[in-house]
Amino acid sequence: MRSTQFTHAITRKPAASITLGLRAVDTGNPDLALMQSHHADYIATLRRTGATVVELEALDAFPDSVFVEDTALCLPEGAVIMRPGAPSRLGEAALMAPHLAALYGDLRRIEGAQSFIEGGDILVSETEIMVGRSARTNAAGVAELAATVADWGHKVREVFTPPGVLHFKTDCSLLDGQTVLSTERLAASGCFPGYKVIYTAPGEEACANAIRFNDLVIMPAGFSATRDRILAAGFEVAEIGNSECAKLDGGMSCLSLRFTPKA
Ligand code: CIR
Repeated sequence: MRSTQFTHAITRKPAASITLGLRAVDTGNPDLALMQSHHADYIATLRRTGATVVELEALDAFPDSVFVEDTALCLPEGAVIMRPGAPSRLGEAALMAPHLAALYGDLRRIEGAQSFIEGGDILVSETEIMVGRSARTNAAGVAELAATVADWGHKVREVFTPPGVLHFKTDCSLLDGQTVLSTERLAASGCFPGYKVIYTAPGEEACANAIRFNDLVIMPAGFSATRDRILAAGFEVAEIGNSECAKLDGGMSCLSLRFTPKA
């Protein structure tokens, strides 16, 4: 299944400048050593599924650059370089381009001066690409992405990220072709017609950002009620510490680009 099975992932080491990372609410600076240890567990877990995982060097000039997902959208046919809506993150996208160009024959770019879009707002299922408008992703960005991927046969559906939520995928994840994990507040907007929805347990909204990567659902540690719901639905779960990334509104999806390249 192309939306859950991948041969490759790209990650980037956290930079020492991570203490300058963006955050909606300041709950204290992340501890770099602990973040590095969680990051190593995350990479080892991706590798455990048999995937090739690229680890790019840290970029001190970009405090949020560990969150590589926001820089690109990787599809079976090719990749699209994003145009992040956070001004401090705009330059990260161009730095990802050569790494994807090395793996993909067809690399495209969002380049409209008015277009903003970040990978964290994009959920790819088997049948469609959902893109949430947010403080980082605007209508022009969604429209440009739709035009960019149309000849690859992809259908883009615009949805809306709830106010106060950073990205669409802050609040949801794809678990298999027909199933999403979602907070109740996001699913209440009616954005998942035809999908089976597993809700995060009350008070555990912060674990909605998980990933299905090959055989595993990889989720942040410490959310046992939601974990048990996912296990009960028949998924295999791996839990990774996320306390430090969470201080910067980051989760499991943000830390990698996941794909099967086509030369
Ligand atoms: C930011 O505000 O851009 C970072 N501190 C967190 C980015 C998280 N990325 C993601 O959800 N895809």
